[in-house]
Amino acid sequence: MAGLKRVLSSEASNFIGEEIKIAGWVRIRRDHGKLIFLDIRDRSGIIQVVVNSKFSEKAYKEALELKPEYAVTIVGRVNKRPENAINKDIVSGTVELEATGIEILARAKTLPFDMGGNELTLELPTLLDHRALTLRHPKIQAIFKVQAVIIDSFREYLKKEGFFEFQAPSIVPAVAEGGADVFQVDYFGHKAYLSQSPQLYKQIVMSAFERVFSVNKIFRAEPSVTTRHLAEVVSLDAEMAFIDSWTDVKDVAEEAVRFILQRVGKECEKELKFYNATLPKMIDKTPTLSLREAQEKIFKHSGRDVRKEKDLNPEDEKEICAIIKEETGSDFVFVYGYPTKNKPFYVYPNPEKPEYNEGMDLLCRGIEWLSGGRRINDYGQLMEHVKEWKMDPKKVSMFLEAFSYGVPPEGGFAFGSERMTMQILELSNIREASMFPRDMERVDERLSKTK
Ligand code: AMO
Repeated sequence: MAGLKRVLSSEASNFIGEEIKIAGWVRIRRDHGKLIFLDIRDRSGIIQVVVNSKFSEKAYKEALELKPEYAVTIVGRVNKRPENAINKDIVSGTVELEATGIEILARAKTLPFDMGGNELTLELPTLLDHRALTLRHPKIQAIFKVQAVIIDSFREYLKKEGFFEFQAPSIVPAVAEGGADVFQVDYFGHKAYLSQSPQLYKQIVMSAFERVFSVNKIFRAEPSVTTRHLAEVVSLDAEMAFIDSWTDVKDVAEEAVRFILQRVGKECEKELKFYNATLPKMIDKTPTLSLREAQEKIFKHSGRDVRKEKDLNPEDEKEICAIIKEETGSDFVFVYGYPTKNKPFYVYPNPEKPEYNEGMDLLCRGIEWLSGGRRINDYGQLMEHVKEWKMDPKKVSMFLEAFSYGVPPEGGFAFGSERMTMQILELSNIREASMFPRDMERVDERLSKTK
């Protein structure tokens, strides 16, 4: 076997009539008397292997030992499948491998559940408890393939638009977003925090590089268990200088989404099909409403009066998305103009109506995907907000230094990659869209309160 070079299952159809070697994991073994069929999974997909005792008694004996998830190499001849046996659902569906030799590289314990079906119908806690195993299932892999394309296309789009990628720190001296949902760290005897957002750092880096983005972990000590909140999130952040208005930021965010959806549509057809998912529809100009307009629409639609509320709650988000979908066909809606006092200190108040700000959210199919908007760039105004928000200027001195040396009008935004993945694949729980989700109840293992 050593002499042959490994061929991926996706490439097997280029070797019809030839002998090749494949390597992968046994997904399924099906015995039919003197014939054994194997589904072998490698990084490119699945290939069917036929082990025929008449063709190779040696391979047949070796195949009898195989169990799910054994790691193997198999040598055999590539045969074209007859027309009626072509399987369009797998990458190598026009061929099969007739085995002449099988080598076991690693054995596997008996699986705790069946992984051979197209579906993996496990309760979410079991699915996550056994992540090391369930990650091998093609339907679970599909989620992370989509997520990889989302993150990669975010990068590609921003680079194309002249944004510079940087890495933000995860250990920070101050809380950027406000609120209590922050993890405190004992930092050599000093108080520090896990970063809730690269917000202040992206603004500092923007003040030097003009257009910047980052793909960073952020940490939120969310004190509640919901289907849309994680304690650790992959945040896709961007920040840009020399804007004329907050709508410049909105336009970049919108085009980034359009680009991401296009690439996911092109590259993840199979993955979307797995979940019967249709890409969210983005129309030419995404509908944009002020918070008060959105609340007014909700009132007219269902009589629910949330017109004095400072924010949209999850029910409002669902309802406004449903209204906009009905009115325009769009699965997306921007909502802007939140009460200034209710948002972080750096958000820019509308000069005509300073009680409302120029911050925005992008909602998709009932859930917030993004927050962003224009920021305060004037040093004096920023200092006033630092005082009003009762922050310690010393803790944000590096941020303030940047703004004391000339920062033009600017803004930015951040997407949560898990929320995007969840909504694109129409998953019901965000934990499914995080490879190793952290929440109040889990850090890989379940944190039982009774322990
Ligand atoms: P915000 O706090 O709204 O804004 O976060 C931005 C986006 O990150 C995602 N997100 C989360 N996803 C899952 N679980 C969580 N606990 C969670 N928290 C946030 C959401 C959300 O829309 N600094 C600003 C961004 C900016 O203005 O540039 C910020 O952090 O998709």
